[in-house]
Amino acid sequence: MIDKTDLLNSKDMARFVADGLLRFDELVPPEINRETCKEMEAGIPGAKGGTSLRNLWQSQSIGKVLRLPAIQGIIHSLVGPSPLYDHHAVHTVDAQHDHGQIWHADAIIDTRMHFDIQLFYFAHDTPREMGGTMFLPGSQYRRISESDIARYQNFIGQMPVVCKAGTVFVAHHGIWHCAQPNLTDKKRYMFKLRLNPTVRQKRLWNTDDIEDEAISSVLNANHGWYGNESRLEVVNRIQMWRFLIGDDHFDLGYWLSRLENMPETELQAA
Ligand SMILES: O=C(O)CCC(=O)C(=O)O
Ligand SMILES: [Fe+2]
Repeated sequence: MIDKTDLLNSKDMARFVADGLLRFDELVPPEINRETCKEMEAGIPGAKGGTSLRNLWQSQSIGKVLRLPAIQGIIHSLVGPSPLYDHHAVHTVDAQHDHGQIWHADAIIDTRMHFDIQLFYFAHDTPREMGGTMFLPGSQYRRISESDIARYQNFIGQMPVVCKAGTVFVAHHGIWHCAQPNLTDKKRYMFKLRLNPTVRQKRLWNTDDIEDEAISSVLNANHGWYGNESRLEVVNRIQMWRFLIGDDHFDLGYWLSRLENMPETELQAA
């Protein structure tokens, strides 16, 4: 049974809805990081896509990472208590590799409201010059297919991963991202895991702060790169928040209610 204190709260969830991404610095203890670095060098076996995550990696260090109460809480809050393993990869950038990856999302166009998550785990220190992943916060609702966006170079608000060992990011499957060049003499490792929900993603987190006024301002975040189209993004977030909290009337101001005003469907008075 998961401890409520390990779950995300409503403000974290609102941030995930706005940014498509959450960051947890130095969450994994150093000893497990060291063990997992060795494991990543040797290669980590996978399982068949669509099987339960629960019994995977029982004897591996990466299993210890995933069984940390804080990681269990993150997973539970976003995709529920019994997610499916989709796939994983140990992503590397070779030493002195001076090319960045093209901007992409890891899926074909995927317009489902329910979402998969991807954990990005950095088991060793990753300074800027070592080529962490670059993310574009707020991009997850622009549903693209893989490398449709490859022609772009830089965006206002892009966020390069610069972190200490043990840092974990969790992202919506639609997030735009790319690996960065590695200008150091050491190979860069990053463990990525995609998980699918098996339950309706509704109020799976600690909802004690669900009425907190800060939630609206978190959902209203403006990442800058979409200019005046921020209104579209606010509507996307309202829809996602409604889905997550199970309330079809939630709105920020009058944005979505205005579009739902359908006077033409009312009978005219005689
Ligand atoms: O290595 C990275 O930072 C990202 C890799 C990645 O996202 C991919 O290959 O799909
Ligand atoms: Fe990717």
